[in-house]
Amino acid sequence: MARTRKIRLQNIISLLSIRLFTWLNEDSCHFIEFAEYHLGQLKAKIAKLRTQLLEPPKGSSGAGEGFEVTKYGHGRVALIGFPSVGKSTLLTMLTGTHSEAASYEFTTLTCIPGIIHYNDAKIQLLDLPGIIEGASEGKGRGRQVIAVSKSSDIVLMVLDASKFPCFVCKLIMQYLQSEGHRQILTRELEAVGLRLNKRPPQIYFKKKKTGGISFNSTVPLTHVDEKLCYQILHEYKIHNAEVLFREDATVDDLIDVIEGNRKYMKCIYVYNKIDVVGIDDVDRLARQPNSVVISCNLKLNLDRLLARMWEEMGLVRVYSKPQGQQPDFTDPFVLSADRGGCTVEDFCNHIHKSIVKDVKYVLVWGASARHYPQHCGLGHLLQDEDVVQIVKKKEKEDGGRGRFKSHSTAPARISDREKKAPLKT
Ligand SMILES: Nc1nc2c(ncn2[C@@H]2O[C@H](COP(=O)(O)OP(=O)(O)OP(=O)(O)O)[C@@H](O)[C@H]2O)c(=O)[nH]1
Ligand SMILES: [Mg+2]
Repeated sequence: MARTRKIRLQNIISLLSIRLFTWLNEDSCHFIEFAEYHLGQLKAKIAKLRTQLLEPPKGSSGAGEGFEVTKYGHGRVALIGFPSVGKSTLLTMLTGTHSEAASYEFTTLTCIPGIIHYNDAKIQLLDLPGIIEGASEGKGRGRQVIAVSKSSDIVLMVLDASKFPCFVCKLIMQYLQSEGHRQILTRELEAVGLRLNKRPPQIYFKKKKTGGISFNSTVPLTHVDEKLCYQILHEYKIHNAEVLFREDATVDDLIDVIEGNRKYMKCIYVYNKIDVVGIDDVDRLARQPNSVVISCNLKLNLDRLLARMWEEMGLVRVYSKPQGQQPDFTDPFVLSADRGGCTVEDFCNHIHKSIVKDVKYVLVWGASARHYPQHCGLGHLLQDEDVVQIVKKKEKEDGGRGRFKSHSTAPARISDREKKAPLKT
């Protein structure tokens, strides 16, 4: 029922877009404005329906036949892509874990985990079944694949370099309004609330109990105005809220903020099979943003892929140094901004939750220190390959501090002295 409604709404949107285009040609500003408000409203409606579609049906426990594997290591990377692009071959190459690879589609039918040992850290790599257009609506095992990729720290979108359209094909595709594999996958992931290589919109939004809607902006807005914002909020049945635009955001950004369940993830586009394309095409692919070109068969550029992955994950290795001893450089504590943070306090919590209350200060050597060693507090932000020595508070001592400290065991006050027994006469 909801699905038919969604399709109907999408049809309305495309119809409206065509009309909008005609009106643009006719230069009728009044209608353009009218259409913009309606498009905004319809976008909000579709986003609302999509969220409803993704929610598990009422009364169900929510547990489905997913193929979630236990988290292991310091980070998790998911391999997603169309079937037969070489995901399993890549997993076998990078981790040594065997995953069946064959020239027919849908060779992999479940999630296969492997471990990459890189820079003294362990990174879990997940090989997933291939996904196809319509995965977000449940085609194939699309839903489960997307759910697993949502739980990872970054996504590697594996693409077949030989299927990348050339310049002429691109023009034809533009004319026919068809999309390449990369656009299709991005659209599928966006449909379930995953935003790739984007940062959260700079919009402050807070629901309130009373007071109506307060709309403000710190920059001039070109995509959204007060009326459109009110209409979108009305669509969500929100009548009391505070909205502050800190950037020139679009209607989609506003909807994302209102929905509040979007996940912003980093994605590397991995073009595999460059051994079967010409050098000009490889050069063109390699120059695209967030892209790495590789060949699993010839083991080309895999080290660059690992380095890029490490860079994007932003892992911070911290070595602890016991007092009077050398640090152990083989066993780092791995922190990251996405998993708890990278401050001294996070480092202490990583060792044990009870340590923080006993810390007096820490000594830091490395990139984050201004001089060696730097005395730092709990809020100090650590950087990769820092060495940290924790200095604990001493047990509370009696008898004053510094030069007032008394070393004798004699009572400090006369009144505390033990009274001698009176002399016997
Ligand atoms: N030429 C070439 N072929 C490759 C390369 N990497 C993988 N292949 C071939 O591509 C085919 C598919 O590889 P798989 O690793 O099974 O692909 P997949 O993405 O895991 O496929 P599904 O599990 O079906 O989703 C196999 O026949 C591989 O030998 C490469 O770098 N170059
Ligand atoms: Mg496979």
